[in-house]
Amino acid sequence: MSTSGTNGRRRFLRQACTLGAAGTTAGQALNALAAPATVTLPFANGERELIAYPQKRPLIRQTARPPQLETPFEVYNEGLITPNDAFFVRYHLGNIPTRIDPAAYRLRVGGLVDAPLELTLTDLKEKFGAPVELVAVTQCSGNSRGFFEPRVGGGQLGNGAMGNARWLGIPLSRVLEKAGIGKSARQVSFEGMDRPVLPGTPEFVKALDAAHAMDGEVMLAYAMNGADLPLLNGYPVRLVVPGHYGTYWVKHLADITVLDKEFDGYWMQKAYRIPDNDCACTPVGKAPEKTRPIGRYNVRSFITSLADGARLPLGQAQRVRGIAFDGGRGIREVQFSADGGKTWRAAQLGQDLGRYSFREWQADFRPERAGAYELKARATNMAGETQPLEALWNPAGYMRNVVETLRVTAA
Ligand SMILES: Nc1nc2c(c(=O)[nH]1)N[C@H]1C(S)=C(S)[C@@H](COP(=O)(O)O)O[C@H]1N2
Ligand SMILES: [Mo]
Repeated sequence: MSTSGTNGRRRFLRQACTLGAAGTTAGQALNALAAPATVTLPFANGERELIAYPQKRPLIRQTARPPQLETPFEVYNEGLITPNDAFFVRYHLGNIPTRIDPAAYRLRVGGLVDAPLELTLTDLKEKFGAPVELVAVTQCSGNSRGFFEPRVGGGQLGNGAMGNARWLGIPLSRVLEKAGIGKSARQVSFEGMDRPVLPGTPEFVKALDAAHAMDGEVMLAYAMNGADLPLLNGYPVRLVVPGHYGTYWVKHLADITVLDKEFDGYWMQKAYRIPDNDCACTPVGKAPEKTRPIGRYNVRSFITSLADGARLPLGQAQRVRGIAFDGGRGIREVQFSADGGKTWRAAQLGQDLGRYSFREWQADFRPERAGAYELKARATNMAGETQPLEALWNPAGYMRNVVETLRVTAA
């Protein structure tokens, strides 16, 4: 892991990635380092502490055990890549690794394979060919859940449970090929090193269809934005599943198992399922009749250069900036409206870092009259899919992608 400490500390950190100093208990190590400031997310009971965890700048704390941290929204205006120290953190189970020795790390590959493997970190970096690099968004299924109306249960997140990083690693397919994935493989399951606190809580195990696991895009990533993965983002190796919700991006990956049937674990069969229809939505208050596992991101866009409630100088030209992304078709167009959606015009798209990345957009806006303005952005992907003007609803609070509205005043 990268650090700017003394030589001695650097040497120590080369040997182990740890939350807090060696020798502290997990509980102590998990204590936050800085005195809390607070932010208020724009919905009821939105007050949160801003806390700096190891390797992280102060982030919005959703829960303490396990740490769940949201990225303050201003970060998305710093650039297209989300810095490692600002990248959000999501966990399910209370028992997360607080110290990982890279020399002792092993990735096991088993199940329906010709030859089970037990790989070291060095094996992964050196025995599977040239590494591949991909810029891709990770977004939690429940990103923006706090805005659901009526409210739904689960983490009450603002819009900061997403991030865009440059991932480095090797294609999962190379490892599965080396192990000799069986012809009758149906799914492949993935488990990390975190564990439940209570017996009876299901371990966090996720699965992909075998064809998806073998598509050459799904990656075993050991670096993020040119550095080791931060511990809280899955050090030393995590799964990268481009275009797919974060739930599949298993951190601290330890076990890969090839299965000849559909994986039947809790986190696939009960959790992270969406209504099995085109909008992944239900009428408000209704449970879906049929569900399927959550899959690719829908289309989203945000204004990042202005905050809701901003006051703008009358008559002065503004360059409004924002981001857009989707599940991997790529962004074709972003439209901008300064009149609450009555009229739209094309925004200018910025640098293309690939179809799984945030795409920057910009639009000129000059408020010619004093008073209130409703600013909106609406993205369309290469498949013609776009964002709804009215929010869709589902009982788990997943996949929110309504056209966002920012209210600003010119004076
Ligand atoms: N081992 C492990 N991996 C995990 C999880 C987890 O609880 N344990 N949560 C998943 C979920 S739901 C999300 S949204 C992403 C978040 O990745 P991040 O914490 O690096 O932002 O991690 C995924 N990988
Ligand atoms: Mo998630």
